[in-house]
Amino acid sequence: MIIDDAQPFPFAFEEDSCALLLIDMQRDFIEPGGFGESLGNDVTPLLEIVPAVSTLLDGFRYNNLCIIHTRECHQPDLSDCPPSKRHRGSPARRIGDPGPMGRILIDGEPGADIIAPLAPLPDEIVITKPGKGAFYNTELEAVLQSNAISHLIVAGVTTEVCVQSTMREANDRGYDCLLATDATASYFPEFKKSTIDMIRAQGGIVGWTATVDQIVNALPL
Ligand code: TIU
Repeated sequence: MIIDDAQPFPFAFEEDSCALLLIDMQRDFIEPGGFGESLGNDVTPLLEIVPAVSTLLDGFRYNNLCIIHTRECHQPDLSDCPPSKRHRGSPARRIGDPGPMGRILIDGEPGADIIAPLAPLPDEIVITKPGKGAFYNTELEAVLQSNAISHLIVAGVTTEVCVQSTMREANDRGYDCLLATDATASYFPEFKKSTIDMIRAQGGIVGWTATVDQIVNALPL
């Protein structure tokens, strides 16, 4: 398979060694009334990508390819949330505090769930991650190795935070990564644009970019 129109140059991959990595498409980040909006963020750009993420997910499901979802959340006792993370953001709403959808970013609370339209199917992998990068303190690398994955198509939120961190971690570990530009979003559109630009600058210093249509058109079915 090859995505000819990928930037900065064509992205070649084998279907058996390519996984879709969907980052943190969770209610608390995306839905009106969630944690993200309660901090004063406009969730509209995140809501707008849901159809494109669905199309990408459907393409991988239809071709029976490896699909991995991540969720950013913490244990109820916050033992996996360092003060350097908990003390960021608004003092009025910290990770673990009561929020509009249960305790904020706590595993098992409604806000930590992946949004209903993108709910993982039983055979799909779900990685629960305490950091911004999906490799930090998770089983992701072992999962990729056991599935012989070498190439990642990445999508999700937010572009400059968890998506970019994960792509940099993956690149350092030897994975070839492509970001789906219309299936990722930020609360700050200018940050999304800059992140896309910096990922594919310098000959693809972090990876490649392509649109969902370009990716899906490269899949066999
Ligand atoms: N998933 C993810 O990006 N977590 C964040 O906290 N992002 C923000 O942009 N705040």
